[in-house]
Amino acid sequence: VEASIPEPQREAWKRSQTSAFKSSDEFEKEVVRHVETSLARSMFNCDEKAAYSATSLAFRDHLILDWNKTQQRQTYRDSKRVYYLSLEFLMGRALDNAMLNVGLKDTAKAGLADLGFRIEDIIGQEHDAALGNGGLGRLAACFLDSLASLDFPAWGYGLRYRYGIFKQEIIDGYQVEVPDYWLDFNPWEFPRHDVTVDVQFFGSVKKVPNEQGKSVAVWEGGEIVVAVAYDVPIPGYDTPTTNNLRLWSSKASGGEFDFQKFNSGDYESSVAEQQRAETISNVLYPNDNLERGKELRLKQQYFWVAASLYDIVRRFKKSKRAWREFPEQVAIQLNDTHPTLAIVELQRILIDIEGLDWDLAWEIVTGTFGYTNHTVLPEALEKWPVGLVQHLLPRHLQIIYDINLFFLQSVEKQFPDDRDILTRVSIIEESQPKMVRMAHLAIVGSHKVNGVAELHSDLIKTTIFKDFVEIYGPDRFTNVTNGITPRRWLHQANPRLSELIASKLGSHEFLKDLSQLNKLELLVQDKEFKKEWAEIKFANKVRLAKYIKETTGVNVNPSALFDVQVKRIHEYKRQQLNIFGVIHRYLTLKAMTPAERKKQLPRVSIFGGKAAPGYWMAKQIIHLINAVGSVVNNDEDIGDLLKVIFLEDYNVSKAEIICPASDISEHISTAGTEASGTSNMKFVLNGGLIIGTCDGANIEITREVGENNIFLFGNLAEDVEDLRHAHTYGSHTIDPDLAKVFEEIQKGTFGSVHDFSAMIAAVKDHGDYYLVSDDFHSYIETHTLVDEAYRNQEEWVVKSITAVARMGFFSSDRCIYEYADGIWNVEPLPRRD
Ligand code: 9GP
Repeated sequence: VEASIPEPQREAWKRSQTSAFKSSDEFEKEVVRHVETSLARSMFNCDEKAAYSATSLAFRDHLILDWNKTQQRQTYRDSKRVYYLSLEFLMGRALDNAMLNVGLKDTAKAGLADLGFRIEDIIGQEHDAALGNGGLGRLAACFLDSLASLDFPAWGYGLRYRYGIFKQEIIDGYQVEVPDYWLDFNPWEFPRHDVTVDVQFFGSVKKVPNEQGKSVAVWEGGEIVVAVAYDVPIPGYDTPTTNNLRLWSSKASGGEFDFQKFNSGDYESSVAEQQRAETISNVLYPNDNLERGKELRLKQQYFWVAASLYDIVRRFKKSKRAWREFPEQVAIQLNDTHPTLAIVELQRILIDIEGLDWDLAWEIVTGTFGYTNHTVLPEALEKWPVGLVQHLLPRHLQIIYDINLFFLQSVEKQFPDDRDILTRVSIIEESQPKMVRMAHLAIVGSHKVNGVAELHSDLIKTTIFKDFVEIYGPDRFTNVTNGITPRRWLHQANPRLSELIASKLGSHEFLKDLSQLNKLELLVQDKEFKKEWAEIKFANKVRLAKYIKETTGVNVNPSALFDVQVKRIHEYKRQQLNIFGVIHRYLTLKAMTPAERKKQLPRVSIFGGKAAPGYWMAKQIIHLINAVGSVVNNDEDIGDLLKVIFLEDYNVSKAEIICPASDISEHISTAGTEASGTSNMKFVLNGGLIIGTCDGANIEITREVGENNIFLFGNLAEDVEDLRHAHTYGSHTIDPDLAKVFEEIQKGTFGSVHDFSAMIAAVKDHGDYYLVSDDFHSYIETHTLVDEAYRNQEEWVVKSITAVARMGFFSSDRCIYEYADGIWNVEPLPRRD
């Protein structure tokens, strides 16, 4: 670092090296200083909000010092960097994570206690950074944590939405969306008003001769929107490496507003341009596994991609290397197809601006990009109307056509007798209107394509991308099974369990090498250990029960079996199967005599998750869950035997309370539809077991933890197509137990019959696409097995410990090593100071 500082400043820098606080006294001093100077408040009215702000600023200072050094070192060493392009980063809260990653949480706890605060109350003041919908965005956040913790030179690039995912309120059992303005005080970002990029939209293209007389394309006219960088430091765990997440915010190029119009009294239109520009980064699209093809979304994508690539290219050019070295210095990972325009943008920069030949440019482009596919659901595969792309990005459409032409020519050469293949693989879909298929573009422009769990990676090779395997060979396609960061999802969310494990393994090293958990298996017969294990789970359930009481008013018994399904609400994730199962349980209990009921195991069914605002069926599912809850929870015959809870506004910080408190969690998607799932991993890592289908990462979880430690049910992916076909063309009989559930709903037991009729019709009359009826019987039977297993608490705890001991594979650190090795070809750059 020192050598990278120019002579005149080096001495001064050495003399004035500031060091971050280390003791609680120094921490307190920093808090007081920030309250009085940065916040301009006095200690006499320092409330929890002010204490949170000052604590965050103190930790931010800490991060900045390491961050500066990390960036200087990476630049000086000129090492290959990874750029992770994601439209979503579901970060959650930053303070707790920063405290733990720099190893000063206890110091802060003592300091805050001296100042009269409880650390949990201070942590609880922070607003979640909720710039994502679900698994895809949270995966990006876990990857950033792992990249920094493993010392990889890496940047994330995203959008700085003014409004993240909406806040969900439940009113009369219905979801209501409320905007989530989260930026009133955000100490974790640094506006870089000096780091801006002009991003062009619309306009036209003309061909002009360059100095060598060659014809080159010039994109002119249209409008410019300015991208302003906001940087968020990403601290690694137990390392000084602190990486950067750069989020772009949009603003108008012509200054704040049009003075001419303002002076002539036209106040509204004087700010119109400014408002239009700012709209781009205003709001996150709230769809999960669904693409709606809105122009503003495409604008967001290009705005973010253009700014990020400009930044990446600018950084590369500083190294003065030859262009062909670009892929040796830069790896760009496309998180889903949302950033696919980056492929076209880099090709454009190289040929139109830097003057490279097409072929060399294309070699550089494909050597640089990797593409991760996260879904096989057809409604989630992105396509853009050609006309829209033409209008917004005229030069890009030309380049897309050229990429497609060269690609199809080579396919034709390879398969001269197969005309159909050209239609199937073309980047342009010859539909009405014509569409650009973003996944095809992403495959053609990348050197590696990966799925996110074994089954999913096999499925993309045998279904949606089958032809591309023929064309490029199987090596273009690979699998990187998802993972989660054990820092947030064990150490932060479940501190007592983390400490118990550390005490048995002799250190916290397992947090950086999760495979070490396997040593816990030696302790499965240790009575004292099992007792502590069970006590921790119980305490976590008590904490969740308290939260449920505070937020819903319902008392739940922490000794009951806690059964949790929290994730986005989606028909393929089958919360409807769960709630139908709950109704079946309720009817079974109601039919019993009081004496029989006494013998039953009490259960709490907990749901949480948001529905996309335009997804009517998902909203009906939420409504049914709440309607069932209000009947069951007030039924005196039932009492504690069954409670049904819907937790409002599920998000990352709530997941940190919920995951450690489950006995069983539900991952019950129709086989072949959930690419991976990641909450399945979070629950098991916290000592909960799973009831699940043979889908996504459930399959690998089963392989790791063993069939005795998971409850699997339902049809297999390979049978789904035949079953669907039979529903449509054969006779479709509904499972008799499910039919009784439907009758009860239709009697009006849970209120509005009309509201729930579509949900029933989807199963009975419209082909039961998600196989709810086909899987119902084995689902119910498997729940009976869960009840039986839970009665034997001794055995249950053994299962829980064994499962945790075998979860080492699911660390996102393992994923990052696999990407680094198999896709990015990058090395870590540890700091030794
Ligand atoms: O639905 C998948 C989910 O299964 C996976 O765990 C997650 C991260 O890989 O990505 C989700 N996909 C999307 O959100 C949209 O493609």
